[in-house]
Amino acid sequence: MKERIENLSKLFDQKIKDVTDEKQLEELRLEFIGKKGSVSLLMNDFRNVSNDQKREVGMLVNALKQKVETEVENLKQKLSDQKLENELKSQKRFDFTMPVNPKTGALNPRTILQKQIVDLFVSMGFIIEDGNEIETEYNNFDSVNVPRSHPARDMQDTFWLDNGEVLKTQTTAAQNRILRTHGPKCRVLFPGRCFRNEEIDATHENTFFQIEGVVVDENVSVSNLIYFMKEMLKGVFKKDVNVRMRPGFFPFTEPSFELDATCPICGGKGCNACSHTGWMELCPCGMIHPNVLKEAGIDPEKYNGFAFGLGFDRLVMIKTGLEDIRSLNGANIKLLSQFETKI
Ligand code: FA5
Repeated sequence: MKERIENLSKLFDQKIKDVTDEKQLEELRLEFIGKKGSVSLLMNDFRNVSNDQKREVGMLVNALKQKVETEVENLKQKLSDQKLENELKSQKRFDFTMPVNPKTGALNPRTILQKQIVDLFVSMGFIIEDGNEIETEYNNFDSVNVPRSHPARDMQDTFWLDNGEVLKTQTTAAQNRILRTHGPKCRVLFPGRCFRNEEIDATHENTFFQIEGVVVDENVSVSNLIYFMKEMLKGVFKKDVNVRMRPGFFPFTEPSFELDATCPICGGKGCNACSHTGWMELCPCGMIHPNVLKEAGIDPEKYNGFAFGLGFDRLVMIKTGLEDIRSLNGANIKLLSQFETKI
């Protein structure tokens, strides 16, 4: 029995040397330690071994079985490493200098138009600022003269956080900080994402964008406001656009206006886009309320100014012809990418 074990061990040593692939290795494994393999068959004859030799022979059989298992496992790993290495060697090298396909995504039309508007206002001497998305109740409401009782503070419109702060409902939330930072002679534009707890439909989102602007100086007038608005619209629509001012109401401006523009699609003749009125409501605005200036440390006796809060998604929709505001927050690249060259 001991001799058989030794011979099998030698035979295994010989045979494993000739194995060159995983298939041969599996065949060798089955030949020795498979259910009907030669090492397993040794166990059948174990009962014929004399009692005094059983322990020693048993240990030798186990040692052989373990040796076969370990060597098969080691070679298996070695063969698989070799295979991988050969595959890698046969593959072409990755060339990091090759140009990538640039059409993997597209700029959102909002991004493109915002850049155009920002460039335009920069050319008119404006500084561009950013606002926070989480704001204090003071910045969002109190500092801009929104009374405690104003319905906009209700849960329906505002996302209140547990700590009493809010998701900014309007870019106006940054006004106080901006006026404090830039002082009484300033022109600042501050685009930003706003949030309102509203029912969503084709023209209302709970997450939307506004572009707000303020100009403060001595002797600022409504004519100045109209001039800047017309310049902006000319830049966006690449042609002169007439505007009209209707009375509006905002706690932070006095007087307040709703600025309408001649429908840029039909030129004022009346079409579906402007509900056949020839006008489109575009931009709430007004002269900054003295209380807002005072709260920002600016003397309203000496300085005045105007502010506007453009509903930016609406403007993008007019410019692109997109009929559903929700598509601007979506990820339909096919839909959104078509505007890259058209805006
Ligand atoms: C305001 O938010 C004022 N802060 C604007 C302002 C600034 C007035 C400075 C005067 C001076 P209003 O709530 O009307 O105003 O919103 C302004 C614009 O944001 C709207 O005309 C509309 O185009 C857009 N807007 C408001 N709510 C939504 C919404 N849920 N989805 C999409 N756009 C919205």
